[in-house]
Amino acid sequence: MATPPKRSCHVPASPTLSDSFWRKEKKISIEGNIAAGKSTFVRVLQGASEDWEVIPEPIGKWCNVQNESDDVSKELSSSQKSGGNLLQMLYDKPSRWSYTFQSYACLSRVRSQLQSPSIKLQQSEKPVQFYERSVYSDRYVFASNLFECGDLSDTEWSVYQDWHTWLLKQFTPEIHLDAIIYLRAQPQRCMQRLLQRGREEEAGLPLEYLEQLHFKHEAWLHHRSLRMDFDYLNDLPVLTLDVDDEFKKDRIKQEVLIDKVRDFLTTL
Ligand code: UDP
Ligand code: D5M
Ligand code: MG
Repeated sequence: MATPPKRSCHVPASPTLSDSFWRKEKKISIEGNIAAGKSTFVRVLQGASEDWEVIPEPIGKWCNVQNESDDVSKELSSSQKSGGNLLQMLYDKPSRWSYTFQSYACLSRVRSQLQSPSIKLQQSEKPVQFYERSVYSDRYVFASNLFECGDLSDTEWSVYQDWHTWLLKQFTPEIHLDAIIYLRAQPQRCMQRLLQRGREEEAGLPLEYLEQLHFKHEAWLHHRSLRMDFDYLNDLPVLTLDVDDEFKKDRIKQEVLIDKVRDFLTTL
C-alpha cells in the first residue's frame, strides 16, 4: 500500500494548537447504539442549517460488496449484480466474518472521514461535517466487543489493532474529529426501534448484543474510562443527547436537540 504524502500546510506550527486549527470545517461524529436514532438525527441536522453537511454510514456498501474490477459493460442478471452481504455474513457467522467485516468497515470509514467538504460547504462561514459513526466506534465499540465475545481471535485482534493504529496515524491530523455527539438510549429502546425498522440482516440480534454495545459506548463516552491509542480522543469534547424519548415525529423535541448542538458548536 502506498504511503500517503506527508502534509505540509496541515502540520501545526505549535504543539499547543489543536489539529483542527488549520482546518476550516469542524468534523463531528454522531455515535450511539444500533437503532438509537443516528440516521434519523442526522437527517434532522441536515435540514437545520446550510452550513451543515451529513455523511451517512456506508452500510449500503457492507450489504452489497462489489468487485471494483467487475466488467460493468457486461449485461448481468439482477442476482449476478448483487454483491456479497457482509453484514448478513457477520451476523450469521461472527467467528468467520468479524475480521473481514472490520477491515472493510475501517476502509469505508477512512474514505468517508477524509471526504472533502462540498463546494457549498467550503463557501460557508462555519462549515460542519457530521459523520454517522467513526473509525473509533469501529474499534473501541464493535471490534473490541467481538474480541471479548471470542469472535476475533487474539491474533486477529492484535493484527487489527496494529494496522488500525498505523493507518490512522498516516492520516493525522486530517482524519481527526473535533468533537463527538453521543446519542444515548437504553438498549430496550434501541431494540424496540430495531424491530420497528425491520432491517433483514438484524432480525436475529438478541437484546444482549445491544446491552454489550451500550456498555462499550458508556465506558467510552459517558464514564470516559477507555484507554485509547489516540491521545487526542481522551480530551475530545462530547455532547450527550438523551434520545430515549420519541423525537422523529416531535418538532419541538427536534428544536431542543438542535439548540443543544448549536450551543455545543459555539464551544468548539
Ligand atoms: N425512530 C423512531 N423515533 C425516533 C427515532 C427513531 O421511531 O425518535 C425509528 C426510525 O424511524 C427507525 C428506527 O427507529 O425506524 C431506528 O432509527 P435509525 O435508523 O435512525 O437508527 P440508527 O441505527 O441509525 O441509530
Ligand atoms: O446500523 C449499522 C449496522 O452495521 C448495525 O447492524 C451495526 C453494524 N455495524 C456498524 N459498524 C460496525 C462494526 N464496525 N462492526 C460490526 N458491526 C457494525 P446503524 O443503523 O448505524 O446502527
Ligand atoms: Mg443508521
